Order: sequence, then structure tokens, then C-alpha cells
Amino acid sequence: MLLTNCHVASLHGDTPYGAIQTGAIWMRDAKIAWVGAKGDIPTAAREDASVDLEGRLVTPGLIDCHTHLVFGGDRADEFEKRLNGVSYEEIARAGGGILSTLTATRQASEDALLQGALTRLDALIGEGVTTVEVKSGYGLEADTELRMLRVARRLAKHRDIDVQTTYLAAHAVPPEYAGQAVAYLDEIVIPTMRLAAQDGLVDAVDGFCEGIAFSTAQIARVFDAAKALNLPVKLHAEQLSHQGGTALAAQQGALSVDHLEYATAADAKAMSQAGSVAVLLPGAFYTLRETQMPPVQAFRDHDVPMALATDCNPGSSPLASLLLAMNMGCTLFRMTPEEALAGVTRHAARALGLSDRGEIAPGQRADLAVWDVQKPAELAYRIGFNPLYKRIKGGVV
Ligand code: DI6
Ligand code: FE
Repeated sequence: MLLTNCHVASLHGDTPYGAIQTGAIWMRDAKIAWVGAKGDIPTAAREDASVDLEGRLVTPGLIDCHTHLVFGGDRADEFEKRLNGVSYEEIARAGGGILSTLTATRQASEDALLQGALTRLDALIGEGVTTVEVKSGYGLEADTELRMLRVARRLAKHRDIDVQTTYLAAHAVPPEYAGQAVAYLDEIVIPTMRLAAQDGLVDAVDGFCEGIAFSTAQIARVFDAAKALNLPVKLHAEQLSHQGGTALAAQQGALSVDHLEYATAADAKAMSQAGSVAVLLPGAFYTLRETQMPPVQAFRDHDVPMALATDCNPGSSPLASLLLAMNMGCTLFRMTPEEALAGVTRHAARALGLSDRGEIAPGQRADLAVWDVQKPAELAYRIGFNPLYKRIKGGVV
């Protein structure tokens, strides 16, 4: 199929947005075969069916590279508590927070978890998302962690979307192991990682390095186990305080380090040397009313690619809009609209270790979003407005 008469933000190459004014895109066998100016369309492409996009904007399909889409229950009560002055960390230490979602998730059937996740997934798909990452981490026991990962995989059978799964059993210490983090890692996290990997349920391994979660030495144990299984790693680090998780993750060649509000310029330098992507999550920053900004300028100075994601989860970021995450990335973190768009396409792909998507270029997957806007900056500019016109997955509209 040939798409004609469109503006293209290809995110490919070094020009702003990789923009092509009045361009065309030729798709064959679920891939981009050619993209360029309307006047240069190859002869063979002219023989295919063509669609006139009437001057609309085409971007790569959006990629949400950090979500906790699968969970049971909700945390509206905690939202109320926080508004009455109790902090996120106090709630977590008192057995609420991640642990309250744990109880609801353990009790939920596979089908109930699937239905809940599909609702949130549909919101993302409605905004042109074509690849989503989904983490486990609300089971913290073998059965429920595996169930969450199976649900994540099943999402791709129910919707036309690619799902990357991340094993996050090192998200919190469950109550049955209170005060015994290392035993939890050795008896549950690492053996279950092996089972999940055997069943093909894991694309990457993640952890939460924080005062209320795991220390760097504990995360190092998880990463060693991942390495033995040849699984790439990523890390929630420096979200609420500086713990040194970023340096560890960089040293281990992590695909990405996520959150990063309390990261330093030295952390940015280490990430740059490792090639790790900085995944910024303004939905959590906003929800927790954080005031410490991630070191965006240091990431720029050190050429660390920045991705943006929803972090969709029931506690710190009940956000199911990647467009709003882009707006927040600009308004709260002072990212440019171009950085925000690269953050949900090109750099988000890289945060997942995927090189076949995130740009509009020959050989890339034909995953596209067509927008009823003129300029790419409009995607990050508006609030609560969805200008998606068509979503194209694998060359199919
Ligand atoms: N950081 C977060 O923001 C989420 N997980 C994490 O490690 C929050 C998870 C939750 O509050 O349920
Ligand atoms: Fe998260």
C-alpha cells in the first residue's frame, strides 16, 4: 500500500523530526519499503493501492516502553490518604502501596487480570500505540508472577499490538519475607525467573532499587541471574532518593534506567558510556507531586537518549495516555516537543532493545500513526485531546 500526500515525522536521520513535507510512504510485507518526497515515488510503488492522507501527519506508531498494565484492584483510597497528608513512602511502609495491589492481584483470576489490562490497553491503542511493554511485579510469588506474564502475552492475542514482557518480581519484598529481602530473591525471584524464561515469558528483567525496595547489592544478585539466562536488564532507579542503582545498571549494560529524578550528572555520564536509555516517567512525578526534576540537561549534554512512558500503574501513575505523558514531559521536565516524540518512538524502541521500529525508514516495521494535525509539536502541545486519525499495524490500517 502507498500512503500519499502526508507530512512525515520519520524520526530518522539528523534533521528536526526527520521531517518530510508532502511525502509518501510505501509499505510492503508489513514493512516500510520506501519513504520520501511525493515527487520521488518509485514506479513500482505507483502500481500498489494508494491512500490519499490529505496533508495529515504520519509518525511511527507510538511505543509505551514502561507500564505495569496488569494488576488487580485499584488504589483510589490511597489517593485520598495522600491528599490528607500521608506520603507515598509512609503508605508503602505501613503495608499499603505496592503491597495492597499485591493482595488484589493474587486474588484475581487470569481472566479478570486480562479484562482489566485490556481496558487500559485500549486507551493506549486509541492513541496510536503499536508496541507496549508490560511488567510483572504485583504477585511477588511464583504463581502470580507467572500469571501476570501470561496475561501480558495474551494481550497480543486479543488486540493487534506487540507486547514486550518484563519480569519485575524484585519490585518489593512481600509480607511473608518481611526483613528477609535476600531470602526472597534467592528462593522466589531467581527460581521463578528461570521458570518464566523457560516458558518464553520474559523479554527483560527489571528491579526497583530504592530505600523501600532493594539495595544495589540485592539488585546485583538479580542482574547476575538475568545474565546467566541471557536476559537484558533495566532498572527503576533514583526515583525517590539517590541509591546508586543507575551506576550499577550502567555497569551491567542495562537497556534502560527508569524514573531518575534523583540521578546525577555522573549517572548520566555512566549511562552514556553504557548506551542505556533514560526512561522518564512524568506521570509518577506528577502524581507524587515530586519536585526534584530528572537531570534532563545532563542527559542532553552526555547524549543519553531520553524515552517517555506512562508507567501506567495503580499507585504512583494511574495514567493511560501516552500523549499526556508527552505533554507532561514538556511542561514538567522542559523537554522539547521533538524530544517528547522521539521519547515515545525511536528512543522508546531502543529502551526495549528493538531496532526494527520507532522510525519511518526502509526495513522498519510498518507500524504507523496518522494524525489530524499539521505539525508534530501539536502532539505534545494539547492536553486531553486525541487527534489520532488512523493506526497502522504491520502495514494494515
Ligand atoms: N515505581 C513506581 O512508580 C511504580 N513501581 C515502582 O517501582 C509504583 C508501583 C505502585 O505504587 O504500585
Ligand atoms: Fe514503573
